[in-house]
Amino acid sequence: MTQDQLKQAVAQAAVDLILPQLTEKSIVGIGTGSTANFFIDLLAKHKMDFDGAVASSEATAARLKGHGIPVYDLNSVQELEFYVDGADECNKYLELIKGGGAALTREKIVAAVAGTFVCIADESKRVDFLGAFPLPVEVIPMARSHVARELVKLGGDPIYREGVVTDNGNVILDVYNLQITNPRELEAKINNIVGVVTNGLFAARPADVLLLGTGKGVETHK
Ligand code: ABF
Repeated sequence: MTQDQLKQAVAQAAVDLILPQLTEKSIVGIGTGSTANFFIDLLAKHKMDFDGAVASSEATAARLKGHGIPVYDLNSVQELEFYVDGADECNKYLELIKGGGAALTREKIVAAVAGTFVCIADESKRVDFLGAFPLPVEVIPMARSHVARELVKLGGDPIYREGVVTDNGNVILDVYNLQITNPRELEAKINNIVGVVTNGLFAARPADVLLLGTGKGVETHK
């Protein structure tokens, strides 16, 4: 199977998982990236079975609207039963690195609100230790150099992602060569640096369910 076929298989598995639990009043949180896009396209076939969605990025909002799915502001939503999104890396504790698509802050906010966070990923994302994928950090533009110096003190090599401005008007530093032995602790440490909006470690709030696409089928991890 190709990587796209694996992504499509986990996206379908996510639809199959949540659909029986949706009602006509349900609003679904939806993430960003190519795997999330497969999910949006498959979920759209059932758009009469739920009310609408909250999007983790402008790109996702546009795709949802293109399918005729109503997109709600998170502040107007009382309850979000599910958040479905991809990841750049995942470990066996369902801790993640996200943010390769620069949407990490909105993704983390929607994940925080959701009752159940379903992560969908192909098996190339599964790692023993997080950190081979450079850790994205969203930063207020004027703090970029300060934050970079602080990240060096934590043992990383931050690189400015040139030409990228997030949906929130900020910039991204990608941190290479971090030894992430304690994801939860590092997530908190980086978030404590003045000027950091958030970082792409999802360890304080990991996924609740991981649907992992493998050559032998979709594995469900909880
Ligand atoms: C989002 O999309 C991100 O947090 C992650 O960076 C990325 C995964 O992309 P893809 O599904 O295209 O591999 O979920």
